[in-house]
Amino acid sequence: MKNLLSISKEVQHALDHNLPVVALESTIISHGMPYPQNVQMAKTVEQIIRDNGAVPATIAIMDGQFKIGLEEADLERLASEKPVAKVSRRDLAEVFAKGILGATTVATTMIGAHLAGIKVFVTGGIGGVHRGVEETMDISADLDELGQTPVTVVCAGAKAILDLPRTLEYLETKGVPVVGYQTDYLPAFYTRTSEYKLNSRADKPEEIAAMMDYSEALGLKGGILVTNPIPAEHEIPHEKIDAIIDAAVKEADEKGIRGKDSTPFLLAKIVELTDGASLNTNIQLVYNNAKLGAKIAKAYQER
Ligand code: PSU
Ligand code: MN
Repeated sequence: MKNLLSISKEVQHALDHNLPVVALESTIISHGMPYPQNVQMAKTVEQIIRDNGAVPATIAIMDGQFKIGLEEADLERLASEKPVAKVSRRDLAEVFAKGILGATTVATTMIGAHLAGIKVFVTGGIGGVHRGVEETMDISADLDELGQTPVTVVCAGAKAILDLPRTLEYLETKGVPVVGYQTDYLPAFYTRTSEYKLNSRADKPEEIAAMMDYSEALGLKGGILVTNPIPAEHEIPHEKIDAIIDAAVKEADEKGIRGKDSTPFLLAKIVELTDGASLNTNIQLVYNNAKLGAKIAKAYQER
């Protein structure tokens, strides 16, 4: 097991001393945002986690290992090198075997975090059930991972490039609690809320830490999905974003963009159609999630 993981000194020290650690993914850097905003975001989010009392552990795959806790030069490579493999569960063994540079999705960041003993992971948005699933059967491996790997994932809900009600149904089937942080409704990424009511709500990080504890004690094995609404001052209203998302989904469909290329295509298209406004929103919600994730990690360690 040792040689599958390359854990930075700082992260190892934190793990050895039961200090709060927060995992971060790398596909959001390599495939989720354009350069150079992506590397700036990656550095800033680490700083926010430090400022809130936890140690950041950005995860990627390098030289046939999960690298847990990256150097600035690693972040720069992930942000600018082409190609970087987008690594979901099915790609993992191959990318390790070939020793190529890989960016971890939510699914594989959870796997790496769990192997390293990290309990909390912060991202922007998760993958989900795609619109048009009746035709394509496109369901992100992120959802099954949440059903089987015990890591708490903090996100801003799911964006409307996905089929939100079906994503919630799928998570229910997999036994994944979807917790609204200070909200009763599923946040919709760019917007603070959607019409979809959640079954679970938490108003304090301590409540989520308690759920983590009991999930573990009960041997439930799966993760917990915390959905945290974007701050009001940064949201893009439904009236504005919905038509843009529809246009992006339509174009992807017409161009026959499928499989692992679908999410990166849609994200880039939405940035283009909003003249960059969606990028700023995306970055701000990651920062907001980082604050909450650090607090949850602290509350968990303090129990
Ligand atoms: N949603 C975002 N930004 C992202 C992703 C999703 O708003 O960067 C990335 C995450 O890494 C997520 C992945 O795990 O896309 C899902 O891809 P797929 O749908 O191919 O499973
Ligand atoms: Mn997919």
